[in-house]
Amino acid sequence: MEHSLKALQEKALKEIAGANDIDALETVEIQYMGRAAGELTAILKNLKDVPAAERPRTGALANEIKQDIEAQILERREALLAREENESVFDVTESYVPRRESGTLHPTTQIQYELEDFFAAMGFRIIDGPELESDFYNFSALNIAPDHPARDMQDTLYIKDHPTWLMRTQTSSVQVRAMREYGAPLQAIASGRCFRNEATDARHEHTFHQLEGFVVGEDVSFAHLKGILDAVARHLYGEDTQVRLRPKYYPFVEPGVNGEVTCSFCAGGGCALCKQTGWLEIFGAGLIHPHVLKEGGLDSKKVSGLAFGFGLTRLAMLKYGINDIRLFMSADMQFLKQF
Ligand code: FA5
Repeated sequence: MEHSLKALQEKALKEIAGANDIDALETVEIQYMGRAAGELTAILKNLKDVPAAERPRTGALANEIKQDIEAQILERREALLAREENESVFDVTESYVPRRESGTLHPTTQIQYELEDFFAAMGFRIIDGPELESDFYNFSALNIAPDHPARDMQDTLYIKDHPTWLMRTQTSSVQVRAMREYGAPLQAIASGRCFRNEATDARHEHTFHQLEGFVVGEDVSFAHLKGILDAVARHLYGEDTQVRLRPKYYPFVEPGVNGEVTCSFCAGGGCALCKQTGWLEIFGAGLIHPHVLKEGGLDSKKVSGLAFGFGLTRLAMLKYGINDIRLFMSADMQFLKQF
């Protein structure tokens, strides 16, 4: 381990010294220090696998090397910036090549597209719904009456002078819209932004993405729901991923569950992100309440339904190893360039 750390240090310092402009330097920085896939970051993350007796020494060396690389990057950046400032000579013979940097899809969009492909292959229709939603579709149609306490948990932005308009708090708002439009049988998913009045932290944002899915038809059961949720978790995080379902009350499903998967940061061992539980909550689900089917124009004696709502942003955190949800909307180029 020590040998490979020193080799990595030597290689990194050589590349830093050889970086001839700021872009090249940033590429080197991401290569070694990038949060998701940096070479040194990976070593630091794997320190826990080093035998306990060697860990303090190896840990100290790794940190020393990290500081050295950071200092060299800083020094090189300053030198390059100073050089750029001094290079005021304009070379008229140089041909003009416009700099076109192509962007990449945001990690949330990437995971959204991946899941849309996955569900489309299972025969789901991909639908959409408005972000500026009516109180009816976001709450009342979902069995959440105006004075229901569930509204407190999903406080949101209301629109001045339009008391029945709000920024949707959940993609479940598409359920009744879709049932009214397409009837049954129907299996569909809808993803998009949701808004809540949250005290933000590493797992909670005021604006985040969800992916809703539902199936209505004859004899739709909890077994179908479990099968779909297991398939999604395994598709995203590998065959060994476990899903844990625990009862949770949502007014629009009966029974309702909240779903967690093994935390990919600590492989279930417990860390700050999963609050030492080894599990990360990523969805709510259940069998659609008869009241909701009725609002959708369906007869609950003839059809039943299942529904689930994933936190898309949280799925992306687990998939790409991002430990703070606030990075997604931080517009931090160093973060975004990794995807
Ligand atoms: C709902 O929003 C339900 N509509 C889900 C549902 C759909 C239940 C269909 C039953 C049937 P909940 O508030 O638990 O439930 O949010 C669902 C997921 O969205 C959470 O598991 C989490 O992954 C994500 N989520 C919720 N709030 C936030 C937030 N503030 N920031 C980031 N992700 C969030």
